[in-house]
Order: sequence, then structure tokens, then C-alpha cells
Amino acid sequence: MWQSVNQTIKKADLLVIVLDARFIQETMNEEITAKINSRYKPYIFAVTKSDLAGKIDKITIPRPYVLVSVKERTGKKSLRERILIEGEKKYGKYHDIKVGVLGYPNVGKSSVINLLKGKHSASTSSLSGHTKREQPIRADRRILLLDTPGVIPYGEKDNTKHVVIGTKDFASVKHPEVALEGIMEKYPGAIEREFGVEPGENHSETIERMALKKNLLLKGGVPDVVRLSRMVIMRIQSGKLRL
Ligand SMILES: Nc1nc2c(ncn2[C@@H]2O[C@H](COP(=O)(O)OP(=O)(O)OP(=O)(O)O)[C@@H](O)[C@H]2O)c(=O)[nH]1
Ligand SMILES: [Mg+2]
Repeated sequence: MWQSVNQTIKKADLLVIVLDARFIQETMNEEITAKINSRYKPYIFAVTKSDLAGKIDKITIPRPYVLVSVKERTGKKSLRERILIEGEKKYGKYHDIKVGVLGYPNVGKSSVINLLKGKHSASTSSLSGHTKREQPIRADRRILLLDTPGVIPYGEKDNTKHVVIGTKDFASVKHPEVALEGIMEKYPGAIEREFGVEPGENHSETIERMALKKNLLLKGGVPDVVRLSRMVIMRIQSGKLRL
């Protein structure tokens, strides 16, 4: 993965770093910006999934940035203009610019490429790790886009964070009930409120109550906490449940 990212940073004239509007700080990757800086290449932040975010505190967004929603198809013109402006600053007007698109797994990189292209060219999925290698896609006469597989900072092992932001997608989380406990610890009250259950003695008891309330039962009436937890994680990742 990093090899592909390194190659793309080397080949590209400019980089678009994709951030999730709901989790701007969490989807920043200092290793990526350091690598880009060491090659003196310009970059822009595309803050995407803005349709899923509530009010965004603009002060916290690194610059230069463009707000995008691929779902609502907003920000396309601004992003294109910004690419050309930053490109021209560095390379002059008539350069055919190669743009590498980078970011965390599942953050929405291929979708941003499709938005710029105007039709579905890069393959996307709610499952993480979907893009395996970069493929150049021409957005228009002046912009060539390079998709990349998502990467996380070396050694980052924050499971709760990775589940919340979708780096680890709902289908591949190994122990969703453990992950959900971590989320409930980090975002107190959010899940309990959504399900309208009284908190139990501990998170695991609360999760049992939620499974019972949803009538998710195993043989013998045992609450199916695994299924319930995977469902909650899916709702968080798709933006249906806000933390
Ligand atoms: N609501 C909403 N969902 C989005 C938006 N952009 C992308 N998604 C969803 O986010 C998921 C991941 O999108 P991709 O474009 O495949 O993400 P990626 O960064 O290329 O993922 P990998 O290639 O797996 O690293 C998909 O389910 C998309 O439909 C957006 O602006 N709004
Ligand atoms: Mg992709």
C-alpha cells in the first residue's frame, strides 16, 4: 500500500488529500503530508462526506481545502478550480496536471475521483481496502487523476478509531461487540440514546439490553450481541447514526 502511495507522490504534480468531514482530525495523516512536503509538491485537502457532517468548525480544517459531498454532488467545481489554481501557482498555466488522490482506507477517495470525472470510473465500495492499485483516470483535458489504496500512519493501532471512521469496515470487524464497547466508552451516551435504553452496570450489559429491545436473539433467548453490534457499526459508518 505505502509503496503505491510513495510511487504516486513521486509521479504526481499535485496531491489531493481526502479527509472525512465528520472526522477531520482523525483522518489527517501527518506521514502523508511529510512525504509530500519532502518532495516539494503542492497539495489540497478535499473534505468529503460533508452531507453526513453536522456543523463543521472551519477553523479546524487544514488549508487549502474544499468541502465536497459526492452524494449530493457538491464541491466539484471548487475542487477542480482549486487544483488548477494550485497547479498554476507552481507549474504555470498550460501544464497537464497529474493529481494523486490520497487518504485513509474507505475515506472516499475513489468517490472524489468519480465526482471530478463526472461519471463512474473508479470503483468504490463501503468495504475498506477496495482500491488495490492506482489507475490513471482522465477527468478532463487538463487533469489526470491517480487513485491509490488507503493507508494509515505506520504503527497506528487505535481499533475504536478505525471502526468509527470506517477504516475497518462493519463486515470485517472481528469482534464487533468489543469494538462497540470501545465506541460507547469514547462517546458516552450516544448509542444508549439512539436505542432508548437505560445504561446497564457496564457496556456489555447495555449492549445486551439493546439486542433484546431489537429482538435479536440466539437459541434459548440469549441476546445476539454480535449481530446487534455489527448492525450499530454499520449504521455509524454509513452516517445513519451520529456520534
Ligand atoms: N454519504 C456519503 N457517502 C460517501 C461519500 N463519498 C463516499 N461515500 C461512501 O463511502 C464509502 C467509501 O467510498 P470509496 O470512494 O470507495 O472510498 P475509498 O477511499 O476509495 O476506499 P478504499 O479504496 O477502500 O480505500 C462508499 O460506501 C461510498 O458510497 C459522500 O460524499 N457522502
Ligand atoms: Mg478506493
